[in-house]
Order: sequence, then structure tokens, then C-alpha cells
Amino acid sequence: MSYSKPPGYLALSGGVGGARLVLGLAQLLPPEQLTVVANTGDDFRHLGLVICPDLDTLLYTLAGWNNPQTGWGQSDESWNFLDGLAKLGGETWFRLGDRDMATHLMRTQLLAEGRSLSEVTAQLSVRMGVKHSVVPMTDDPVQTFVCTREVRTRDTSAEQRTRLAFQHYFVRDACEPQVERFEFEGIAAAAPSPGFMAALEARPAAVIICPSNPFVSVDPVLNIPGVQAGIKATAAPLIAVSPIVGGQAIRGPAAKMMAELGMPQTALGVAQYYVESYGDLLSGFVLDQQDESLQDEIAALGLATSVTNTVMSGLRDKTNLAAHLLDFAARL
Ligand code: FO1
Repeated sequence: MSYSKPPGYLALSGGVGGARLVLGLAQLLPPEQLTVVANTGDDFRHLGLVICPDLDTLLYTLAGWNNPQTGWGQSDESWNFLDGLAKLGGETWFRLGDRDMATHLMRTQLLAEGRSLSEVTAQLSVRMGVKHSVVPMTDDPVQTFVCTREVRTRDTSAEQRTRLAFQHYFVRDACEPQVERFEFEGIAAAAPSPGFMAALEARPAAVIICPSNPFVSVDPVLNIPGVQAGIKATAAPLIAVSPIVGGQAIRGPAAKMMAELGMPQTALGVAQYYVESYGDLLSGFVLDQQDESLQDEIAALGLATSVTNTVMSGLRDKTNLAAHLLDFAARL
């Protein structure tokens, strides 16, 4: 008697916003029914360490180690390492807590021993007691660069364009420069990670785009060669949750980026961007109750739509949104 394994779900996530929904999904789905694919475009080498922020936010969130205030790093943190680094005149703009440092050191060491990022992530998951499968989008190097334009207030003719490494834009420069476009260096030669491919080949019941930044968290994942074809081949509905609620991003620079890219900073603007970028790959869009008035315009893009509370503060909100998503997916 062969019991057909119930189909699983695939969640594509960046950092904070995505991790909240992933925690909700993890309350409802057993480990064998959920694979979380993390954006690795934010990754960078710093102080000789390989740092993978979105992977760590997801692992820490599922392990219960995360710092809910910042959305990154660990709770109960101490900062002696950073204080020591400051005394030596080292770079302290990227804040590394003492407990967080252990993760970066172990990851850097395991990678240096020749393991793939997927293998290292699996090891860290076990050591953190994370049961659900969190995988990098790829084991190949992909680095997000933010191409910005600094319009000098006085002399507007002297537009200075710069190409910033993601963490320089996001942390060192506090997302202040005006974005013009993004580059994902290395992506043309990147392959989806083994866990990502396996989850697609296992014909998931649905693929969920978490409420992450469309440009620097979602686009890197969907633009890895083979991913869009892989999603299409699953015949599973691809559903996005809007990261913009009431004209604001819950966290991070998504709304500011949309303004600088000339897009309406609304859930409709996000839906339009996804449809323009991915055509009919996307079949469903979930928007917040505050944006209910946009539902018909979003549906007119050819998307099935669903309205619910997408602002997640407590665990109940996360679980409710996850349940709503699974129910919505089942109806597509
Ligand atoms: N984000 C900040 O805004 N300031 C920081 O000092 C900072 C340190 C940091 C350390 C480890 C880590 O995994 C993430 C960290 N982040 C910090 C977040 C990081 O910039 C991520 O790329 C964002 O979370 C966007 O996904």
C-alpha cells in the first residue's frame, strides 16, 4: 500500500517580514510539509566572516532565539565583542552581538572546510533545534548591489551614481540613497539549491511569496535561472502576500524604494510590479483589510485576491495569516 505523501508548501522569504509568516506556517505544517527558501543576496563577507542575514533571521525565528525588536540577531544579546572591536578601531557599523558572532564563526568555519551553504545551513538548523527545512535559494555566490543616484541639492546636473553593496546601502547608509535599480551579481551562473529544487520537484500544493521586499528579497530568489520554470512546472498556485499595507512597508525600505522607482507605494503597486515582472506566474495576491478598496483593481490584473489581516504582531496573527493563506491556496 503506498500512501501518497500529502503535498507540502514552499515559502520564499527575505528577512523580518517573511520570517513572521514562516513562523505562522511552521505552527500549522509539520517539518516534512514546509520548505523555506531564504534570499541570500544580502549575504556578505565582513571582518573575514560569511554573514547570511536572511538565513539567520529565519533560523533564529524558528529556533525562538530571534530579537523581535530589531528583526535580526538574537535576543538576550551582549556586545562585548563589538566593544572590543571599537577599542581596536575596527568597523562597528554592522552590529554583531556576542551570541550572533558564534553563528557567523561556525558558518565561516564549516564553509572553509568545504561544505556547501545548504550543508552548513542544515547543520546550523540541527544545532539550533530547528525542525523545519530552511534552505538558501542557491549555494552559489549571488550578491545584491543597489545602484543609487545622489541628486546633489545644489548642483542637480552633477548626478552622482554609485553602486552600493547591499549592507552598505541598508545599514551603513541607512537606506538613504535614492535607488535607481538593482543588480544581483553572479545570478546568471547560479543554480537553485538542492533543497529548493527538491521542494519544487515534490510538486508542492502552493508556493508562497512572503511579505518581503519585492526588489531585494523576492526578485533575487525568482530570478535564479530555472526557478520560474520550476514553479510553472509544479502547476501549484504562486501566491504573494503584500509587504505594503496602507501605503507603508511594515518594516524596511520597500515603500521608499517604490517611490524612488516611480511606483505607487500601495499593495496595487506591488501587484502591478509582480505581474509586470512575472506575468501569469503569479496566481494569487493577499492584501490587508486596510487596502480592501484596491481589491478590484488588483483582481483586474488577472489575480485571485483575498483580504485579511496581514499585520503580524503576536504569534496568533502569524498563525491566522498562515491559515488564511493555506485555505486561499486550496481554493485556487
Ligand atoms: N541591520 C541593521 O539595520 N543594523 C545592523 O547593525 C544590523 C546587523 C546585523 C547583524 C547580523 C545580521 O544577520 C543582520 C543584521 N542586520 C542589521 C540586518 C541585515 O542588514 C539584513 O540584511 C536586513 O535584515 C535585511 O534583510
